[in-house]
Parts: sequence; C-alpha cells; structure tokens
Amino acid sequence: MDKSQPDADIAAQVAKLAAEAKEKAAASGMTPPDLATPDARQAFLAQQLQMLNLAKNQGVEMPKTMWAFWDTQPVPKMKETISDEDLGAIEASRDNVRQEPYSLPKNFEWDDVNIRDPAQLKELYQLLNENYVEDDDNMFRFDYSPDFLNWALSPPGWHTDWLCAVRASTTKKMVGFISAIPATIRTKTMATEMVEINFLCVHKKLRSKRLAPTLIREITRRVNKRNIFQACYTAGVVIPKPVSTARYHHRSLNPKKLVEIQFSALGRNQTMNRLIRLMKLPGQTSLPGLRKMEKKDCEKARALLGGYLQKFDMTPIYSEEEFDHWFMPREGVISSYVVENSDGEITDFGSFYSLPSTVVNNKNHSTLNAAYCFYNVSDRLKDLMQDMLVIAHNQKFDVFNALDLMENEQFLKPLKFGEGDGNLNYYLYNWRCPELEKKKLGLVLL
Ligand code: MYA
Repeated sequence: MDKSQPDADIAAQVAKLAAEAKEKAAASGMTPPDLATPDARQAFLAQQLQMLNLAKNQGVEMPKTMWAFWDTQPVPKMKETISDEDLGAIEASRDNVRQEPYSLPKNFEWDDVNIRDPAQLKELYQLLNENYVEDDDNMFRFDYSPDFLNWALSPPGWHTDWLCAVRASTTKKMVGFISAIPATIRTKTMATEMVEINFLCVHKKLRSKRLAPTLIREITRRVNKRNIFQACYTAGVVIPKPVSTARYHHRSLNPKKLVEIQFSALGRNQTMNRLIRLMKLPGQTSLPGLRKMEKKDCEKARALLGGYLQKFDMTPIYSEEEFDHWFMPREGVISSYVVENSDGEITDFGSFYSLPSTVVNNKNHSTLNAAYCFYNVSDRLKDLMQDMLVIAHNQKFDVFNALDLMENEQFLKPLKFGEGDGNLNYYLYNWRCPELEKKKLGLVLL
C-alpha cells in the first residue's frame, strides 16, 4: 500500500537538528547517556524534545537512537561498521549459564509447549491467530495453521523447552510465546550452529509491559544451556543492527478478491476487467518434466540447492534429515517441485509455503490465501517461477509473495509482482557480520 512521503524540507530540518545534537555531544567528548552535568543533560533533553515535537507536528517519524533492552545485548551498535575481518562472535561462549529462569511479573508463569500434543498446539495456534503480526494498517494478521506450526517448530533436533510460553497462573491461558529451532547458518566463509528465533508474541492486552525482553532473555538462557550462543531472526521493526533488509513483492493471482479486501487497489485508468486480463496465467505449467518432489528426489535436490546457495553470503546448510523435513511436500503447508531430465538428473527445484492471513473486519472475506516463495534453483528462473505461479493459482491461492533477495530480481518485474510496503530486516545475535546486499541473502525464515 502507498504511504505518502514526509515533507522533504521538514525531514531535512529534523535531520539537521539531530546532526547538531550529535555534533555537540561529540564536541564535548561525551555520548548522550554520559552527559555529566545537570545543565548538559537539560540542554540535550531540551534539544531532543524540540526535535521530537517538530517531528511529531509534521508527521515525520524520528529514527530511534536508544534501545533500553537492545543496547544491553551482544548485537552490533547501530553506527558500527563491520568488515570481513570482524566476522565472528561478539561475546565469548560461557559455561556458567544461569540456571534459574528469569522472573516473570506476579501471576504469570513459564511453560514448555509440546507441539505434538494437539491441545497445546491448538492453544499456541489461538494465541498467534489472535495476536501475531499484522500489517501497518491492521487489516491482515498472519494465520499460521496448526499443521504449519507443527512443521515449523519441530525440525530435527527440536526441543520442547525451546518452545517457550508464558501463561497466566490462575487461568493457565497462554499469553506469550517465543521459539528457537536449531539451524546451521553460513555467513560468508563461516558455518555456525545457531538457532532461528521466531513467533515472538505477547497477547494484545499485555503489550508495552516489557514482557518481550523477558521472553528474549529466557529463550537466550535456554539456548545457551545447550551450548549455542548465536541466533538469526527477521523482523519488521528496526533494532540494532540489521545485517540486511529485504522487501516483499506480491503477485496477484486473484485480483478481484485482492481489490475487494483492499490488499491492492485499482490503478488510475484501470478497470477490474483489465486488471484480471493483465494478471491472467496459463492453465498449465510449461517446463517439461516438472513434478511434485518425492522422497527419492531429496538427495539430488539437496545437492542442487546446496551448490546453488554457495553464491550467497548468508544461507542455511541442510543435513539430509533437515532437507527432508523442510522440503518434503505437506498438504496445505509446503509444496516442492523438481524437474528431472532424461538422464535422471534433477535440473530445477522450486518451493513455496502456505501462510494465510486473517482479513480483519471484512464482511465478505475472512481469509487471504497466500503462497510464499521459499527456495528455488533453476537456470531458467523466470520460467520456473511462472510455473510456480500457475500451480499456486490452480491451488486457489490469492497471492504469491516473494522477497527481493537471492536472484529473485530476475523474475519479480517480468512476472508482474508489485512492490509491497513492508521491509523485512535480517538479524544475527552475538555475531558480527558485514552488512550484506539483499541479493547476497540466501536465507528465508518462515
Ligand atoms: S518477529 C515477530 C514479532 N512479533 C510480532 O510482531 C507479533 C505482534 N507483536 C507482539 O506480539 C509484541 O508487540 C512483541 C513486543 C512481542 C513483538 N524483535 O514487551 P515490550 C523490543 C525484537 O514492552 P511489546 C520475531 O518473532 C523493542 O524494541 N525486539 O513490547 C523474531 C523494545 O526493546 P528496546 C522487539 O510490544 C523475534 C522491547 O522489545 C520486537 O509488548 C526475534 C519492548 O518490549 C521484535 N519483533 O512486545 C527476537 N518488537 O527498549 C530477538 C519489539 O530495546 C531474538 N521489540 O527498544 C534474539 C536472539 C535470542 C536467542 C539468542 C540465542 C543465542
């Protein structure tokens, strides 16, 4: 969705004031939190307030410069520049990991989620379905299905105590959650055993009470207890410090519904009929030999993907078992396709996952069925992706989403994807890695 640009003059004025404040602090040899005299502190605060008021009055969003929680964590500082030689841990691994769980506010308690127990899976599904990520305009909310959560949270080596919930002590209602799953991630030249952190969620009624930092500290402790000290995660919010930033692009498969739910809008001089014609796809796929991936293909497909990912600077490394887990087709969850040539070689590989969103407050539609581009390998990427669109369309998805990372630029425009308005930031915990161009990102998190 279009967002109007802030007034360039005001933005420049605010930036100037911010630069002046920084300069003053630097000239006095102090960083803002160390301002020693009451006068210096008052002057600095007055200036900050002036900037904030000016910004607020003009609807300009000020970049945040201090993070009460994140400034205490082993992550790079926002202004830090990192070079290839710095690649590595920020803080050494410890063997004196805290034994006791972090304290929760009164009337709340920790619990592990056994994702294999249908009742617990349902509780987690409900928490996320009602409280997880929404778009900026609160029109759509992710609706990860129970089968999807089961898949996403139990890859080889998963642990119930890495699926960490907060419950209300009296009612036992689940009100908070965070997950870690094991992953081997290569950044540039180094492969590291890490965790992927995902599904951080606090019930809407408990927001802004600093529960999120407690969830993050507790999952860190639980992961550290198993001797892992690095993590990767993605988020829409900007915190210290993104390794890279990608953006979602959207390919309409069902343009009429997308307009009806205001996911997209008709352009100037565009009619619904013209839009439908523009987005029309062939009924059948075009690559000869394209078919659903089967168990017998996994070894070859894994080798194909592993070889391809070497082009990028931040990628997963999958064991055989992990590849099977992440890519063997599961109805309504993950779809994977291969092209096998006449010599029995796997030449192309394509995959997407199913992540619907709840359409908030729409009389006619309750769900947006979205397919998300996962990992693809092909010497004819545009043709393969056109076939993925055809398959997704035939499976009644409304939209196909893809990030502009890896080599996706090759097909986004030609296949009529439109740029979305949300950024997805990539982060590493306790790991210094030089900033990466998005086309060097070879990692897709769910
Ligand atoms: S990204 C998806 C995040 N979830 C949602 O957006 C769902 C809807 N929102 C919510 O449920 C809440 O708003 C959440 C915050 C829970 C997000 N990542 O408790 P608070 C910082 C990291 O008062 P609440 C995903 O799942 C914020 O800057 N930090 O706030 C990946 C502030 O810190 P600071 C975040 O709104 C998660 C503090 O929290 C995020 O009630 C990766 C405020 O806390 C965010 N998405 O709750 C987590 N949002 O003062 C990091 C806010 O410093 C993992 N904050 O500005 C790190 C690695 C850990 C493992 C390490 C192992 C070695």
